[in-house]
Amino acid sequence: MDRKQKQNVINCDYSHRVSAKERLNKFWEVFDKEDEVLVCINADPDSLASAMAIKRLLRYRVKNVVIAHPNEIRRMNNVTMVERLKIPLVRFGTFKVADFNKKVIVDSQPNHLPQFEKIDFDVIIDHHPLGGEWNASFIDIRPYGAVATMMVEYLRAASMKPSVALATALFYAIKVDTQNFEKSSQTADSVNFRYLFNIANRNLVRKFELTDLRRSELKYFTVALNELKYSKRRYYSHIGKVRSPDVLVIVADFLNHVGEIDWVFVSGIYGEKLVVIFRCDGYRKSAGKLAAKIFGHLGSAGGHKESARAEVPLKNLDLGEREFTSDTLLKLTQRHMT
Ligand SMILES: [Mn+2]
Repeated sequence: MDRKQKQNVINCDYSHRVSAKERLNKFWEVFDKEDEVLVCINADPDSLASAMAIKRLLRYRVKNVVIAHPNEIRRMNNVTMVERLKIPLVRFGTFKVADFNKKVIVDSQPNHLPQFEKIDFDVIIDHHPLGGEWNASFIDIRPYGAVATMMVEYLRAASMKPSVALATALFYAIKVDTQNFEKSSQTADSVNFRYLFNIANRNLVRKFELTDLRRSELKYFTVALNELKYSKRRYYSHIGKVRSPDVLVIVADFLNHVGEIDWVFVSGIYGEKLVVIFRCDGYRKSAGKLAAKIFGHLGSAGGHKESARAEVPLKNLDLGEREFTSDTLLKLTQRHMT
């Protein structure tokens, strides 16, 4: 037995047979009053909410809890969640792991990121398939729709009613990880989702869900509408240089709201590549096949029936001195359509 005294181990085979109260007590047993606790996450709604819950569970039980993430938080939904719920975070590289005597990983396992692999974790709580044989004092890995659901079980076992901010985070996390219960989930996910429903601020959740743009990106809509070409129930728009290809997707999805439109094609230049986003109604059409037909021989192209994407190095387009415009996009596309 090493210093961690394995008798605390709750392994995965048996963790689902343990009561929530028992699990909570085993989790608490890992910690002492003087502990400096580091909670490591690969930041997304589920891991953020779960880390907040761990912080709540350890309040008054340890000296300090810090939530740390190695990844940049880029998705605007997640940026908004962090800002509006004022989730305190530190980025890997700005602190010393050695300054913390207890380490927790939640919604991930040590093999998921190289930054996690080097850390000796005391607690692992996750819902992904078991990725290895972990040597932690406390392990709770169950195939729930979201770790947030597991954390609600811990909170309820501890008789801790979550604050509005924490409930909102957990509620959003379950929505995202179960894709609004369209993805596989367990009864526990729905039961605890229902429990959070009355506590969470659902207007705030709606704002997280809606937010996908920066103020600086709104100008691309002006360009997209100015450049818009219409022909045979199809929209074409070339936006030119963009800071991120994500905005092309947002513009294409927006144009796809228009009722009389069967196809939407939105393109832009990102770095040295032309990126084209395809949208259609998916009925007797395949955006993926069309994308491959038009751009497959020039770069990467493909997707689903209703949505597709092509990325082509500009040098492969053979434009010469000509500029790529909405008209170029229209001509390229129409050649392959009847
Ligand atoms: Mn998750």
